[in-house]
Amino acid sequence: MTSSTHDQHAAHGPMQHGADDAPPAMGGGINAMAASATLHCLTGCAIGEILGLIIGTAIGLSNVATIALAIGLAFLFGYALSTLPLLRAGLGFFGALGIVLAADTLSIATMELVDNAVMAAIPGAMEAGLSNPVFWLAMMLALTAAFIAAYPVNRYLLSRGKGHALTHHYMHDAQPADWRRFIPSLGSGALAAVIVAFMLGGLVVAATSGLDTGGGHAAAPEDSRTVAVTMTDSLTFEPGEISVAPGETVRFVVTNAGEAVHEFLIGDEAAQAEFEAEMSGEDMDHDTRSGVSVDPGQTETFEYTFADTDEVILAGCHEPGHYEGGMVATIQVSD
Ligand SMILES: [Cu+2]
Repeated sequence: MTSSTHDQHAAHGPMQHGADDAPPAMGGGINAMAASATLHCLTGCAIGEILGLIIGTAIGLSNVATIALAIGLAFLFGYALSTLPLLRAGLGFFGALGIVLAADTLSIATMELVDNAVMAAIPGAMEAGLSNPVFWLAMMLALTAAFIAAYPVNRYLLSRGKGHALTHHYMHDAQPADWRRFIPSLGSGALAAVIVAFMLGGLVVAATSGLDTGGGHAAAPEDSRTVAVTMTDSLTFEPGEISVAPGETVRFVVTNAGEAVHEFLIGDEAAQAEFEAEMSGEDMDHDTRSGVSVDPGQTETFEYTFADTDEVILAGCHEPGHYEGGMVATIQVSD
Protein backbone atom coordinates (compact mmCIF):
# COMPACT_ATOMS: atom_id res chain seq x y z
CA MET A 1 0.00 0.00 0.00
CA THR A 2 1.59 3.26 -1.09
CA SER A 3 0.81 6.46 0.58
CA SER A 4 1.59 9.91 -0.69
CA THR A 5 0.90 12.99 1.39
CA HIS A 6 -2.08 13.61 -0.81
CA ASP A 7 -3.53 10.18 0.03
CA GLN A 8 -2.97 10.76 3.72
CA HIS A 9 -4.86 13.99 3.50
CA ALA A 10 -7.71 12.34 1.70
CA ALA A 11 -7.69 9.54 4.26
CA HIS A 12 -8.74 12.03 6.92
CA GLY A 13 -12.10 11.79 5.27
CA PRO A 14 -15.18 13.73 6.18
CA MET A 15 -15.47 11.99 9.56
CA GLN A 16 -12.12 13.25 10.83
CA HIS A 17 -12.99 15.98 13.29
CA GLY A 18 -11.18 19.23 13.04
CA ALA A 19 -10.27 18.75 9.39
CA ASP A 20 -11.90 22.02 8.44
CA ASP A 21 -10.51 23.89 11.40
CA ALA A 22 -6.91 23.27 10.51
CA PRO A 23 -5.06 26.59 10.42
CA PRO A 24 -5.13 27.78 6.86
CA ALA A 25 -1.92 28.10 4.92
CA MET A 26 -0.34 31.49 4.39
CA GLY A 27 -1.72 33.64 1.60
CA GLY A 28 -5.26 33.04 0.41
CA GLY A 29 -6.18 31.29 3.67
CA ILE A 30 -7.55 34.46 5.19
CA ASN A 31 -10.66 34.25 3.02
CA ALA A 32 -11.37 30.72 4.20
CA MET A 33 -10.73 31.78 7.79
CA ALA A 34 -13.08 34.73 7.43
CA ALA A 35 -15.75 32.47 5.95
CA SER A 36 -15.32 29.96 8.78
CA ALA A 37 -15.46 32.66 11.44
CA THR A 38 -18.53 34.20 9.85
CA LEU A 39 -20.25 30.81 9.67
CA HIS A 40 -19.52 30.15 13.36
CA CYS A 41 -21.16 33.45 14.24
CA LEU A 42 -24.04 32.89 11.86
CA THR A 43 -24.87 29.47 13.29
CA GLY A 44 -24.99 30.84 16.81
CA CYS A 45 -27.05 33.82 15.67
CA ALA A 46 -29.52 31.64 13.78
CA ILE A 47 -29.98 29.24 16.71
CA GLY A 48 -30.39 32.06 19.24
CA GLU A 49 -32.67 34.11 17.07
CA ILE A 50 -35.07 31.31 16.17
CA LEU A 51 -35.08 30.05 19.76
CA GLY A 52 -35.94 33.58 20.91
CA LEU A 53 -38.79 33.81 18.43
CA ILE A 54 -40.12 30.40 19.47
CA ILE A 55 -39.99 31.28 23.19
CA GLY A 56 -41.41 34.78 22.63
CA THR A 57 -44.30 33.41 20.59
CA ALA A 58 -44.94 30.58 23.04
CA ILE A 59 -45.18 32.77 26.15
CA GLY A 60 -46.94 35.58 24.32
CA LEU A 61 -44.34 38.35 24.47
CA SER A 62 -44.84 41.55 22.50
CA ASN A 63 -43.00 41.97 19.18
CA VAL A 64 -40.40 44.28 20.71
CA ALA A 65 -39.75 41.98 23.68
CA THR A 66 -39.54 38.98 21.37
CA ILE A 67 -36.96 40.66 19.14
CA ALA A 68 -34.96 41.77 22.21
CA LEU A 69 -34.97 38.19 23.49
CA ALA A 70 -33.99 36.86 20.06
CA ILE A 71 -31.05 39.26 19.79
CA GLY A 72 -29.92 38.45 23.34
CA LEU A 73 -29.97 34.73 22.64
CA ALA A 74 -28.23 35.29 19.30
CA PHE A 75 -25.30 36.89 21.14
CA LEU A 76 -25.35 34.15 23.78
CA PHE A 77 -25.25 31.31 21.24
CA GLY A 78 -22.84 33.17 18.97
CA TYR A 79 -20.38 33.54 21.85
CA ALA A 80 -20.99 29.97 23.02
CA LEU A 81 -20.26 28.48 19.62
CA SER A 82 -17.00 30.36 19.36
CA THR A 83 -16.00 29.50 22.93
CA LEU A 84 -16.18 25.72 22.39
CA PRO A 85 -13.13 25.44 20.10
CA LEU A 86 -11.06 27.49 22.57
CA LEU A 87 -12.06 25.29 25.50
CA ARG A 88 -11.13 22.38 23.31
CA ALA A 89 -7.77 23.97 22.67
CA GLY A 90 -7.15 24.04 26.40
CA LEU A 91 -8.10 27.54 27.53
CA GLY A 92 -9.93 28.12 30.79
CA PHE A 93 -13.57 29.14 30.52
CA PHE A 94 -13.09 32.82 31.41
CA GLY A 95 -9.96 33.12 29.34
CA ALA A 96 -11.83 31.72 26.36
CA LEU A 97 -14.84 33.92 27.02
CA GLY A 98 -12.70 37.05 27.20
CA ILE A 99 -11.17 36.35 23.81
CA VAL A 100 -14.52 35.51 22.27
CA LEU A 101 -16.17 38.66 23.62
CA ALA A 102 -13.44 40.72 21.99
CA ALA A 103 -13.42 38.73 18.77
CA ASP A 104 -17.09 38.17 18.03
CA THR A 105 -18.97 41.19 19.29
CA LEU A 106 -18.55 43.28 16.15
CA SER A 107 -19.28 40.29 13.93
CA ILE A 108 -22.46 39.31 15.78
CA ALA A 109 -23.63 42.93 16.05
CA THR A 110 -23.25 43.36 12.29
CA MET A 111 -25.23 40.20 11.68
CA GLU A 112 -28.04 41.06 14.03
CA LEU A 113 -28.35 44.55 12.56
CA VAL A 114 -28.56 43.29 8.96
CA ASP A 115 -30.64 40.26 9.82
CA ASN A 116 -33.30 42.24 11.69
CA ALA A 117 -33.26 45.05 9.12
CA VAL A 118 -33.97 42.55 6.33
CA MET A 119 -36.72 40.85 8.35
CA ALA A 120 -38.28 44.24 9.09
CA ALA A 121 -38.05 45.27 5.42
CA ILE A 122 -39.83 42.18 4.07
CA PRO A 123 -43.57 42.85 4.29
CA GLY A 124 -45.29 40.50 6.72
CA ALA A 125 -42.11 38.60 7.68
CA MET A 126 -42.20 39.65 11.35
CA GLU A 127 -45.91 38.91 11.71
CA ALA A 128 -45.75 35.66 9.74
CA GLY A 129 -44.86 33.48 12.71
CA LEU A 130 -42.93 30.24 12.77
CA SER A 131 -45.73 28.21 11.19
CA ASN A 132 -45.75 30.36 8.06
CA PRO A 133 -43.39 29.55 5.15
CA VAL A 134 -43.00 33.32 4.61
CA PHE A 135 -41.11 33.52 7.91
CA TRP A 136 -38.58 30.85 6.91
CA LEU A 137 -38.04 32.23 3.41
CA ALA A 138 -37.50 35.70 4.90
CA MET A 139 -35.15 34.21 7.51
CA MET A 140 -33.07 32.51 4.79
CA LEU A 141 -32.78 35.78 2.94
CA ALA A 142 -31.97 37.66 6.16
CA LEU A 143 -29.27 35.20 7.23
CA THR A 144 -27.72 35.21 3.76
CA ALA A 145 -27.59 39.00 3.86
CA ALA A 146 -26.16 38.83 7.39
CA PHE A 147 -23.41 36.48 6.19
CA ILE A 148 -22.55 38.76 3.27
CA ALA A 149 -22.41 41.78 5.59
CA ALA A 150 -20.41 40.13 8.37
CA TYR A 151 -17.88 38.40 6.10
CA PRO A 152 -15.92 41.58 5.27
CA VAL A 153 -16.06 42.58 8.94
CA ASN A 154 -14.47 39.30 9.97
CA ARG A 155 -11.99 39.46 7.10
CA TYR A 156 -10.97 42.97 8.11
CA LEU A 157 -10.58 41.97 11.75
CA LEU A 158 -8.54 38.93 10.75
CA SER A 159 -6.28 40.98 8.49
CA ARG A 160 -5.65 43.33 11.41
CA GLY A 161 -4.81 40.40 13.65
CA LYS A 162 -8.01 40.95 15.60
CA GLY A 163 -11.30 39.18 15.58
CA HIS A 164 -11.03 35.50 14.97
CA ALA A 165 -7.28 35.72 14.51
CA LEU A 166 -7.29 35.95 18.30
CA THR A 167 -9.11 32.67 18.57
CA HIS A 168 -7.28 30.87 15.79
CA HIS A 169 -4.04 31.55 17.59
CA TYR A 170 -5.19 29.01 20.16
CA MET A 171 -6.48 26.40 17.82
CA HIS A 172 -3.29 24.72 16.63
CA ASP A 173 -3.32 21.77 19.01
CA ALA A 174 -4.84 19.04 16.92
CA GLN A 175 -5.69 16.40 19.53
CA PRO A 176 -6.45 17.33 23.12
CA ALA A 177 -5.72 14.34 25.32
CA ASP A 178 -8.16 14.86 28.18
CA TRP A 179 -11.93 15.40 28.39
CA ARG A 180 -11.63 18.35 26.05
CA ARG A 181 -11.45 16.02 23.07
CA PHE A 182 -15.17 15.42 23.61
CA ILE A 183 -15.97 19.07 22.90
CA PRO A 184 -17.29 19.01 19.36
CA SER A 185 -15.12 20.62 16.73
CA LEU A 186 -17.36 21.88 13.97
CA GLY A 187 -16.04 22.54 10.50
CA SER A 188 -17.40 25.22 8.19
CA GLY A 189 -19.11 22.65 6.01
CA ALA A 190 -20.86 21.10 9.00
CA LEU A 191 -22.01 24.50 10.27
CA ALA A 192 -23.34 25.53 6.87
CA ALA A 193 -25.14 22.19 6.59
CA VAL A 194 -26.71 22.66 10.03
CA ILE A 195 -28.04 26.11 9.12
CA VAL A 196 -29.39 25.02 5.75
CA ALA A 197 -30.97 21.86 7.18
CA PHE A 198 -32.55 23.84 10.01
CA MET A 199 -34.02 26.44 7.63
CA LEU A 200 -35.26 23.85 5.16
CA GLY A 201 -36.75 21.82 8.00
CA GLY A 202 -38.63 24.84 9.31
CA LEU A 203 -39.80 25.71 5.81
CA VAL A 204 -41.06 22.20 5.11
CA VAL A 205 -42.86 21.94 8.47
CA ALA A 206 -44.39 25.38 7.98
CA ALA A 207 -45.44 24.60 4.41
CA THR A 208 -47.10 21.31 5.37
CA SER A 209 -48.84 22.70 8.45
CA GLY A 210 -49.93 25.65 6.32
CA LEU A 211 -51.80 23.22 4.10
CA ASP A 212 -53.82 21.96 7.05
CA THR A 213 -54.94 25.38 8.19
CA GLY A 214 -55.49 26.68 4.71
CA GLY A 215 -52.57 29.10 4.71
CA GLY A 216 -51.93 30.32 8.23
CA HIS A 217 -53.71 33.65 8.02
CA ALA A 218 -57.11 32.13 7.23
CA ALA A 219 -59.69 31.96 10.00
CA ALA A 220 -57.86 30.12 12.76
CA PRO A 221 -59.66 27.33 14.66
CA GLU A 222 -59.14 29.14 17.97
CA ASP A 223 -61.52 31.82 16.67
CA SER A 224 -64.46 29.48 17.19
CA ARG A 225 -66.49 29.74 20.36
CA THR A 226 -67.14 26.64 22.44
CA VAL A 227 -70.69 25.82 23.50
CA ALA A 228 -71.23 22.98 25.96
CA VAL A 229 -74.49 21.05 25.68
CA THR A 230 -75.73 18.35 28.04
CA MET A 231 -78.25 15.66 27.04
CA THR A 232 -80.52 14.05 29.62
CA ASP A 233 -82.86 11.08 29.76
CA SER A 234 -85.75 13.47 30.51
CA LEU A 235 -85.39 14.33 26.80
CA THR A 236 -83.86 17.76 27.23
CA PHE A 237 -80.84 19.63 25.98
CA GLU A 238 -79.23 22.03 28.41
CA PRO A 239 -79.21 24.81 27.41
CA GLY A 240 -82.44 24.51 25.45
CA GLU A 241 -81.83 27.80 23.67
CA ILE A 242 -78.55 28.79 22.05
CA SER A 243 -77.69 32.14 20.44
CA VAL A 244 -75.09 32.40 17.67
CA ALA A 245 -74.03 35.09 15.22
CA PRO A 246 -74.64 34.76 11.46
CA GLY A 247 -71.67 33.00 9.84
CA GLU A 248 -70.22 32.02 13.22
CA THR A 249 -68.36 28.75 13.63
CA VAL A 250 -69.22 27.12 16.94
CA ARG A 251 -67.46 24.20 18.55
CA PHE A 252 -70.10 22.08 20.25
CA VAL A 253 -69.01 19.90 23.16
CA VAL A 254 -71.92 17.54 23.70
CA THR A 255 -72.14 15.40 26.83
CA ASN A 256 -74.66 12.62 27.34
CA ALA A 257 -75.53 12.62 31.05
CA GLY A 258 -78.21 9.95 30.61
CA GLU A 259 -78.28 6.19 30.28
CA ALA A 260 -79.74 6.10 26.77
CA VAL A 261 -78.09 7.09 23.49
CA HIS A 262 -78.93 10.65 22.40
CA GLU A 263 -78.30 12.75 19.32
CA PHE A 264 -77.67 16.40 18.63
CA LEU A 265 -78.47 17.01 14.96
CA ILE A 266 -78.60 20.56 13.61
CA GLY A 267 -81.06 21.57 10.88
CA ASP A 268 -84.24 23.51 10.19
CA GLU A 269 -87.68 22.01 10.71
CA ALA A 270 -87.68 20.31 7.32
CA ALA A 271 -84.28 18.77 8.00
CA GLN A 272 -85.46 17.55 11.40
CA ALA A 273 -88.46 15.89 9.78
CA GLU A 274 -86.10 14.22 7.34
CA PHE A 275 -83.82 13.00 10.16
CA GLU A 276 -86.91 11.60 11.88
CA ALA A 277 -88.02 9.77 8.73
CA GLU A 278 -84.53 8.37 8.15
CA MET A 279 -84.34 7.16 11.73
CA SER A 280 -87.33 4.93 11.16
CA GLY A 281 -85.84 3.76 7.88
CA GLU A 282 -82.67 1.79 7.23
CA ASP A 283 -80.05 4.55 7.32
CA MET A 284 -79.01 4.87 10.94
CA ASP A 285 -75.60 6.45 10.41
CA HIS A 286 -76.18 9.91 11.81
CA ASP A 287 -72.60 10.76 12.74
CA THR A 288 -71.74 11.93 9.25
CA ARG A 289 -74.37 14.69 9.35
CA SER A 290 -74.41 18.06 11.07
CA GLY A 291 -74.19 16.74 14.56
CA VAL A 292 -73.30 13.83 16.77
CA SER A 293 -74.70 10.71 18.33
CA VAL A 294 -73.38 10.32 21.88
CA ASP A 295 -73.27 7.15 23.93
CA PRO A 296 -74.30 7.26 27.61
CA GLY A 297 -71.69 9.00 29.78
CA GLN A 298 -69.63 10.09 26.76
CA THR A 299 -68.72 13.49 25.30
CA GLU A 300 -68.42 14.22 21.58
CA THR A 301 -67.16 17.37 19.89
CA PHE A 302 -67.94 18.84 16.50
CA GLU A 303 -67.78 22.17 14.73
CA TYR A 304 -70.62 23.78 12.86
CA THR A 305 -70.60 26.95 10.79
CA PHE A 306 -73.96 28.70 10.70
CA ALA A 307 -75.41 30.37 7.62
CA ASP A 308 -74.69 34.06 7.12
CA THR A 309 -78.32 35.07 7.60
CA ASP A 310 -80.66 35.58 10.53
CA GLU A 311 -82.73 32.48 11.16
CA VAL A 312 -83.96 30.10 13.80
CA ILE A 313 -82.87 26.51 13.42
CA LEU A 314 -83.09 23.47 15.61
CA ALA A 315 -81.00 20.74 17.13
CA GLY A 316 -82.89 17.52 17.72
CA CYS A 317 -82.48 13.97 18.94
CA HIS A 318 -83.95 11.34 16.65
CA GLU A 319 -83.63 8.29 18.81
CA PRO A 320 -87.10 6.66 18.61
CA GLY A 321 -89.65 8.78 20.45
CA HIS A 322 -87.22 11.46 21.62
CA TYR A 323 -88.01 14.17 19.06
CA GLU A 324 -91.76 13.84 19.57
CA GLY A 325 -91.00 13.78 23.29
CA GLY A 326 -89.63 17.31 22.91
CA MET A 327 -85.91 16.60 22.72
CA VAL A 328 -85.13 19.66 20.63
CA ALA A 329 -83.10 22.82 21.23
CA THR A 330 -83.61 26.17 19.53
CA ILE A 331 -80.66 27.90 17.91
CA GLN A 332 -81.19 31.59 17.31
CA VAL A 333 -78.93 32.91 14.50
CA SER A 334 -78.87 36.71 14.70
CA ASP A 335 -76.57 39.60 15.55
CU1 LIG B 1 -82.38 11.54 22.84
